Amino acid sequence: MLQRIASKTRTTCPYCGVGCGLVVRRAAEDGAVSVAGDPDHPANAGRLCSKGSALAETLSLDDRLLHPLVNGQKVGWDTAIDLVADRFAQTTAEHGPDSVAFYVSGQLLTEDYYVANKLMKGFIGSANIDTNSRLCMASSVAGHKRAFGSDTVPGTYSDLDSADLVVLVGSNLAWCHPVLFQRLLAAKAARPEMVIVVVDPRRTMTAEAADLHLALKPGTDVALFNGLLAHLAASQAVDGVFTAQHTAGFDAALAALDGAGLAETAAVTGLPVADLNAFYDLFRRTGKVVTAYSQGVNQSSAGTDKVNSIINCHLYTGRIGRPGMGPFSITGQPNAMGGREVGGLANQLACHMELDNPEHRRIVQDFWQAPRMASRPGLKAVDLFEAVRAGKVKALWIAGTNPVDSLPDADRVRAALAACPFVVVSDVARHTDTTALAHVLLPAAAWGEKDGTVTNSERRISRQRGFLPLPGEAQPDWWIFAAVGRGMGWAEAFAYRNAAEIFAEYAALSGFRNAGTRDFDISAHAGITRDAYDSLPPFQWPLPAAGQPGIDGEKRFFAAGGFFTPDRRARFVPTPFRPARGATDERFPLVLNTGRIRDQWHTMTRTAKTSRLMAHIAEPFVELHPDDAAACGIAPGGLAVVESAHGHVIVRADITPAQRPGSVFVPMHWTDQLSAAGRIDAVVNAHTDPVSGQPELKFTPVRVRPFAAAWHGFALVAARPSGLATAYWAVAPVKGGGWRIELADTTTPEDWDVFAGELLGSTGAADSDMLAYHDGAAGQHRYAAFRDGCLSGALFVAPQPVSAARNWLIGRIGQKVADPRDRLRLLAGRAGEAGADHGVVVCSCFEVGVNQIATAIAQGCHSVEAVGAALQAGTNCGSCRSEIRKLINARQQLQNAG
Ligand SMILES: Nc1nc2c(c(=O)[nH]1)N[C@H]1C(S)=C(S)[C@@H](COP(=O)(O)OP(=O)(O)OC[C@H]3O[C@@H](n4cnc5c(=O)[nH]c(N)nc54)[C@H](O)[C@@H]3O)O[C@H]1N2
Ligand SMILES: Nc1nc2c(c(=O)[nH]1)N[C@H]1C(S)=C(S)[C@@H](COP(=O)(O)OP(=O)(O)OC[C@H]3O[C@@H](n4cnc5c(=O)[nH]c(N)nc54)[C@H](O)[C@@H]3O)O[C@H]1N2
Ligand code: SF4
Ligand SMILES: [Mo]
Repeated sequence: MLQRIASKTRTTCPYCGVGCGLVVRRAAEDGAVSVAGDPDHPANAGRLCSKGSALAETLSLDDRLLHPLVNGQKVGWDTAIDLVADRFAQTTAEHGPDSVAFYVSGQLLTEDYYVANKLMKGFIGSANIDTNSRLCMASSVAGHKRAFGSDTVPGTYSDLDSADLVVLVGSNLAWCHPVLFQRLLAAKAARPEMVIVVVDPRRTMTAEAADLHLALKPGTDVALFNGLLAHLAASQAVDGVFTAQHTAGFDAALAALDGAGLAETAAVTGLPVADLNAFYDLFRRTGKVVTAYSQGVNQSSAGTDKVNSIINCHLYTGRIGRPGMGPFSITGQPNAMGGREVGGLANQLACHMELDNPEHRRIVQDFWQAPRMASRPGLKAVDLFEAVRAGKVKALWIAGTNPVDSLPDADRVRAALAACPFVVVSDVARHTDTTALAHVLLPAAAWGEKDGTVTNSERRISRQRGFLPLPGEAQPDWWIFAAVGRGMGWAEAFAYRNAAEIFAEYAALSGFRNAGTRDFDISAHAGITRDAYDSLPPFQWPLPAAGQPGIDGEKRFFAAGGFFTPDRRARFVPTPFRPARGATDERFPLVLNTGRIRDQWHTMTRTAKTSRLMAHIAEPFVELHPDDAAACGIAPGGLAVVESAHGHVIVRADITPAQRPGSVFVPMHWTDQLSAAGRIDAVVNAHTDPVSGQPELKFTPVRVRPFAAAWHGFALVAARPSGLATAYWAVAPVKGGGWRIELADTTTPEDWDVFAGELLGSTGAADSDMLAYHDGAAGQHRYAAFRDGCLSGALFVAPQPVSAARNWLIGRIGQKVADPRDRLRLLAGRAGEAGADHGVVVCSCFEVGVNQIATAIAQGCHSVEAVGAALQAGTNCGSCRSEIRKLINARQQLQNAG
């Protein structure tokens, strides 16, 4: 491997599917890295969100996996590769190819994915390779294929600029695709007549910015869109030419609209008739409509039907593939699209070919010269782990994903891995809930260290480029998969020396016997040289080799038909409404919804490395409506147990009218690495969509009860303690080093001084001293520890949730505190002078707290811009602008009411 150390590198963000371009600079003297948005990248034009802006702070080698480990022992690469190759070969020889499996990730680069898929499907001879995209995009893939005959995303981001109506369905764009959201808001600011409708049971930060928020009952989107189609049909809003020339199945879809009248739709969705009418009229009247959707649509047992019910309305009105119009699936992971293109799902083949199509199998087999092509689809994620549990899959290789935390019914997944005879995990982190169960750990190169390509939501392929040397013995994922392929005896097929060679082969396959019959064609890059690959600018597919039939230059699909079905017509799909699989009852009366928060990425192995991203929300939580909180006996700021038939979590209660009564929301992020009992997927049911196999991660019947805490604690410590044993704890790094810990337990320690001494780790040292305050009758105990005269730790204990000024205290850590009065103030947990406590961080770029914003608003800043001018808050990435707007609105409402 050539290790390049460049001073300036253009690359792509490793987080969400917006696919923002970055310019990374590395100082020659000290290697310090800075990350900025690439002004020339079409996806972001220089913008970044809070996560992208904080990338440079996540590059430390703390807790990196740097060497191959077998049963916890360091071994050389040769030993590790031989072991993996031998076990996979031996297991397939004894039990057949379907006794082994790979479970990979939409965070792998296309080149990594291509090699893993080729190894499993063409050489090992099984299709048992599935990916976390099953949890993410499978319903969109299946919906696209049913309607278009191929997994084609018709539109582009610029459609959001030019649309007159943007319907966001099950998408919290403000927090999950912030740069795209800012682009949408900018378009609306330029053309205020643009209307934004948000369909989401929760009043999210995205819904805060909408003209109309449809807070429908969870799982009822199909009824909403069936109602829309019925309304369009009744009002003759059909595009007769488009439907006649380019579609089929129209009558069957309309015939399936039983029960889609306005009154019935209102009853099923729980939405007021007036809101339905407003939305339906708007959709009918407006030509340029984009319906963008994400996990509120996909992660459902009717996910594929939700997708098709949306597409039906666009086909009916002929609003597809033209500027400013179309259904638009917004992808989650940086390479969710690339993974679909290389065929990473168990039912796909490379380059958008299908495993159950004999012609496609032949094309791929001939191209790969594959000795043993898989002949039927493999197991989908949930079934795959069930097969592991049942002992049918005996050797499993997990790469770039953390299934012990992210699959539903996750304790069952954990048990399956514990029982599996041979588990290999490739990761960049040493300690995750999944690496804990691996026999073999393989150190993967991380973002910044590896080369390859990713595809964003608008089919744009961009380079990721390495700018850091490979640390320890880490290697890129493609290198690891190829080495095992060679180890299993296929030296020639896996002889790749670099990512460019893999991309060149992949591009060639996309054009092989294609001639316009398949959507995915990038054969213009077949045989690309390494130099050309290194300087490859972002480009949208399709990009066929010159002379081959291509799609129009604008890179939109389907404006003039040309679908990828045998008769080149799109299909209307009948989508009769079905409720979610899980049903609430007396035991489990609430619906659990799960998803993301602004500053964290999935299982937090990277974003929790920076205190800046932990400052916004530092604890796992459950959002619930005030009525439900009252019914369950949950107090504001208290701790709650959320439990289903499968498992439970203990999380902080956030009581808010933004929740629908009857629904609760818990973020998916917290794991056993950062909390005592925050793994929400242990609670989530494993119901799946019958077509796509995607799990219903947004609908689990649960109950909520107070956690019976005898005491609550808040601590600041210099070093992260190991082996916290309280029933509740959650840790997060803080600015300037050190950690914050929230604590609670059902039993009280015998001696608080001992407890505090152990936690703060400062008893006994000559240069340390500890200040304590006790009010035994009130159950209050407080400690402040000093080292060399500087605050080194603190502990606050109370019978109720601790109400110390946390961010003010965090700012005092490591500071000299000499004046006894100041020391007492620390012990009181209260800033003395007004304005010193900034409160919880809202703007993570400039670390501006909620109290500062409230003061600015009180002093006359009545717009987001005015707050920005006063405090800088919201002026960098803009991810917090919705929250600032919400604070301004709340204050105005208060004034109006008063
Ligand atoms: N900050 C951050 N951004 C991310 C990620 C991250 O981890 N953190 N992950 C990335 C990935 S991989 C993905 S897949 C995307 C996901 O992006 P999104 O899909 O936007 O995010 P989620 O929070 O999973 O869910 C979206 C919304 O669906 C709503 N919902 C729940 N049930 C229903 C329903 O029945 N109908 C409707 N209409 N809505 C419902 C939820 O209330 C939630 O607000 O985000 C990407 N971006
Ligand atoms: N309840 C609930 N569960 C969900 C969801 C939900 O909304 N609700 N969303 C689902 C969705 S949409 C998704 S996408 C999944 C995401 O879930 P996961 O994929 O399990 O989450 P990540 O934390 O992104 O896991 C990525 C892992 O890969 C490692 N890694 C990072 N870079 C590399 C690399 O270059 N190579 C290798 N080999 N490893 C690397 C990271 O350290 C981490 O351990 O979660 C799903 N689970
Ligand atoms: S929106 Fe944020 S997380 Fe997504 S690609 Fe851009 S910078 Fe990265
Ligand atoms: Mo995802």
